[in-house]
Amino acid sequence: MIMFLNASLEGGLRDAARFGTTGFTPTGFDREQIIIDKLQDATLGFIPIEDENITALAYSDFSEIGQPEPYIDSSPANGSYDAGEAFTDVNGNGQWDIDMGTPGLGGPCAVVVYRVETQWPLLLGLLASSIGNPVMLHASTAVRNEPFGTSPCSTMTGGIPSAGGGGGGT
Ligand SMILES: [Ca+2]
Ligand SMILES: [Ca+2]
Repeated sequence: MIMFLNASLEGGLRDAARFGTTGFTPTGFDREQIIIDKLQDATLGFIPIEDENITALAYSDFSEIGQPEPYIDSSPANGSYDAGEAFTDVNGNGQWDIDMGTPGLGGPCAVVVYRVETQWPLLLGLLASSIGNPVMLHASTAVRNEPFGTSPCSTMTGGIPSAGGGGGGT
């Protein structure tokens, strides 16, 4: 049962992510809600899925996934970011982040990582007594958005001129 739920969660997430890449939004709906609905459908309502169970982080390229925002490791260099060190605010939130992703479903051509993490509250007494704790279920997937804006993703090789103006090495 747990394996079934995990598989359906992953399948649902892939399906939802594919939907997200189109940027298509039926009138009167928002994309986030549609993604939640798709996950709920996929898991047959067995798993509580709410806004807070789902995160989406947008990047300009796959290579940026999970990477920290570039920073200058001032002397004494210690290999980690410290308050006051210069950094490139890739996601534009005014602070250095250990993950440069921008929360949200991303714009055209953005690479988006969807993650869902939720608990399966064990309503079935048998399982509950044999396992004990609520079962954590999670899945993640990464997709690139379609060019649903006006221009094609001509810079798919990674040369998207970012708003932050950062090659980062200077
Ligand atoms: Ca440092
Ligand atoms: Ca930031």
